[in-house]
Amino acid sequence: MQWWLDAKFGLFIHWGLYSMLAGEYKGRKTNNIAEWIIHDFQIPPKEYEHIAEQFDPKEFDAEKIVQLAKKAGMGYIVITSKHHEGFAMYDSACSDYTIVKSTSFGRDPIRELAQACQREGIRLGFYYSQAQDWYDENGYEQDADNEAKNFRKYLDEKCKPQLRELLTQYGPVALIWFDTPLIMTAEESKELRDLVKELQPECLVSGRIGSGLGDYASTGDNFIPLLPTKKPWEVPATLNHTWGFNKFDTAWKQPEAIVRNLIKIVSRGGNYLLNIGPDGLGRVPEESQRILEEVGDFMQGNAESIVGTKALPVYPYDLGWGYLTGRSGKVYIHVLEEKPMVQLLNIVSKMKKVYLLASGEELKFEQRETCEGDACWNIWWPNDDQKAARERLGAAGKVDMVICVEIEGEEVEFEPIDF
Ligand code: H79
Repeated sequence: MQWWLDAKFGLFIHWGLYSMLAGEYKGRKTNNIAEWIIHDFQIPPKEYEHIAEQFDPKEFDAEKIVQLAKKAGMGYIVITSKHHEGFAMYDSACSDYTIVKSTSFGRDPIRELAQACQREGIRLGFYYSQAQDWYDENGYEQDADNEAKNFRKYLDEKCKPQLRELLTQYGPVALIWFDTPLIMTAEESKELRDLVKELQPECLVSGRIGSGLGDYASTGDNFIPLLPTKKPWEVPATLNHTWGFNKFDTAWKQPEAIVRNLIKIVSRGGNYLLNIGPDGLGRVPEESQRILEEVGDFMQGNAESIVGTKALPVYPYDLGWGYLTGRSGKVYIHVLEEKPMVQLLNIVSKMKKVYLLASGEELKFEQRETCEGDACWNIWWPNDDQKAARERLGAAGKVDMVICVEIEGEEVEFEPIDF
């Protein structure tokens, strides 16, 4: 899974019939995540299925989405192949409820995306809701009476056959993003894991397969861990509140906040899986495009401080003004605030060369002990003028000024704080 550990940043795509409703059904609006609208309003499946007849996302452009992800510096894409609503967004033979059979659109967007990803050299994984299925009478539903359901039948006749299709029809699959196992047993989750590995041994399995059987941990939606975790981890996150398109949700996180989250997550060793929710025509919301493009401006000059980095040992201080990332022989200091100069205490590694990552502009530095005897790095901006240095970095320095410090030895060394 080294590719996944290195990638650090991925694009999540939530897209389904709910995208066409856009958070509204029969004049009622939902404030909740829009892909939950059936559950929220308890829309009967036989009524909801008619929405498919109007679903014609002509504007879906797989190539454009892949380009957007690539320009943002993302290394992988995960798209909903079947969300809790039960509708297959791909050409599935084992269900009649699919984008190919139930709509006039007739195209297989998952195939288009898989082909675009292969052309552009970006990995593709599939979200698959393995336990909840609100269309299949034997699929589970949160907060419903699930006891009477024949979950075995659903597993054998829908879930596993569909996973088999996804893992045999679209070339190499990077990962299956399972979600909400609910009351699935460990044995049932293990069956799904075994099926994935049998069909594609390299395909990863997300933490939400259940019973700790994932190859990595998925944190709570939009939750960033504070401390190192045992397993590799990923934060699935939204750009506003919703995952599926909701026309009422305009609470967009700004690019600055996204870049900060990315650095925070990567400095702690995690991955950031950031969502877009295309609308009912297949269009990526303009705000989402703008935000990702600006994140791309940061990544354009600074990807080296994100992609392929490893979590450093825990630095003993909360810096407040920034974060540290690193790789063998290099420490990247992410400076997010205005600072006359940059100082790091209790850092022992010997400094060799210091420069602004995006431009290569060298910075004056000094390694010394403080009056208290703490090992210390001092770094100064050219002419003591951070603002001018930031301007020279252009778009790459707007949020974060990344300083690269080349060190002696491979691993950075911090000293404990003993007062
Ligand atoms: O796919 C996205 C979500 O739809 C899915 N996971 C991410 C990646 C997800 N499944 N369950 N949940 C998120 C949490 C469910 C929260 C709920 Fe609710 C609280 C469901 C019912 C009460 C929020 C409020 C949604 C409906 C009402």
